[in-house]
Order: sequence, then C-alpha cells, then structure tokens
Amino acid sequence: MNSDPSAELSRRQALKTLGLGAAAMGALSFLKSPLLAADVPPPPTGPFELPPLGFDYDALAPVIGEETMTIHHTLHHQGYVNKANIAIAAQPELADLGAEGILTSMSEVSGGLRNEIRNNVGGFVNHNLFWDILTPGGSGEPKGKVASQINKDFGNFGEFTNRISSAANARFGSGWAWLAVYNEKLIVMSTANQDSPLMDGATPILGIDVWEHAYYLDYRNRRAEYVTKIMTIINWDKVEERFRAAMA
Ligand code: MN3
Repeated sequence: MNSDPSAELSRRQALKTLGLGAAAMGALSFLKSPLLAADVPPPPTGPFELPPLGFDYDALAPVIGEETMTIHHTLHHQGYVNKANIAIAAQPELADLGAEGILTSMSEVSGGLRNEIRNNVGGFVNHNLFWDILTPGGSGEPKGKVASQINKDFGNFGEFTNRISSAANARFGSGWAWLAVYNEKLIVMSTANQDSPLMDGATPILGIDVWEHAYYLDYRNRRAEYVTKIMTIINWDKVEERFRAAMA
C-alpha cells in the first residue's frame, strides 16, 4: 500500500485522465480470455480437419444434450484433430496413408511421437465414425444386409444389443464398444482409450463412446442408461453403408 496521500491522488488522477475507473478496468479483463486474446496462435493446420456434424448440436437431445454435443465436437474432437496435426508434422510421410491407413498400419509406426499419433489419430477417426452413425430420433431397427448378418452372427437383434451394451458397460475407464467386421463376420469388441478396431485388423461400423465426456453432463455416472439410450439414435442406414463397404 502506498501511504503517501499525494501519490494516491496522482494515481487516481492518472486513471481519470485515461478514462479508466475500476469498473472499466474490470470490464477489460475479458482481453485475458483465451478465446478472445489476439496473441493466441491459430490452431495447427495439417492433413486432418474436423468434419461438420450432420445435425445441430441440440438435435440429439434428450439422449445427448446440446452442451455435451458442443463440448464433445468443438473441444474434444477438435482437440484430437489439432494434436494429430501436430504429431504428424514430425512424420509427414505418414499423412499419405490417410487417417484410417495410419491406424491399420499402427504396428509399423515408430518414433518418439508414436503414442501421440495413436491416441490423436485414433480419437479423430473414432469420432468421425461416431457422429456419422447417430441420427436424431434414430432409424428403428437395422434392415438389409447388416440385419441379416446380425441375425446370423448373434442370433437376433436383441442378443446383439445385449452383447454391445455389455461390452460398453464392462469397459473399465475410458474407451469404446464396437460392432466391427472381421473375416467377413460381425463381432462385438471394445477398445481402451482411443484405440481403434482397425489396429486389430477389424473394420468398425458402429461405435459407442464410453469416455465420461460423452455422457457425464446428461447421465452423471449412469453409463448403462446412456448406453441404452444411445442405441435408440443409431443411424442404421449409415451402419448398412459401412457394412457393405467393409464386405466389398
Ligand atoms: Mn469422445
């Protein structure tokens, strides 16, 4: 504290001259916001780009709320894109493989940034699939070839639903449950973190994100309820497309 009254007076005078009272100084603190500050570097560019959602952020409510969707797409998914671009910059030759190709070839990827590539290219690709196979209101039960194959490999749709729900609920910590094509059959599997079935030679055609960021705002710790609800908004037309492509 400055105990010299004349010094305090001159400080006030200086602020007055600048037209900046305490309230104005407070109001200007927004300049420190990381979203608005002019000196924040632009996000890294590279081969990977965040795809736009095929629906509005509030369109999956009440199964997935607007706040979850906004954060999940603009912060989490975008974060994987940014970090994947940073990691790939050190090994630009990998970009020629494409994102899926990198995951398929992960066992051959080496170098100091291997884990960053695995986690962030994985997160990028997994979320690309996740948004693609969801649709507001769902599309009912599967039809077409994927429905026939589900009946063939799991017995019936209800049994498949039980299997993928169990895989999603049993995954300890963060990860995914998947319906994937492997050796021309459908299998249910789960992976930890952002690992992809592509790393094990399987092609995912439906995925359920069971990271807490996917459901905590809407369901708190009730993962099983989230899994049950998300099965009601699956876009089976897109799963069918992916199934046909994987079997071709
Ligand atoms: Mn996620």
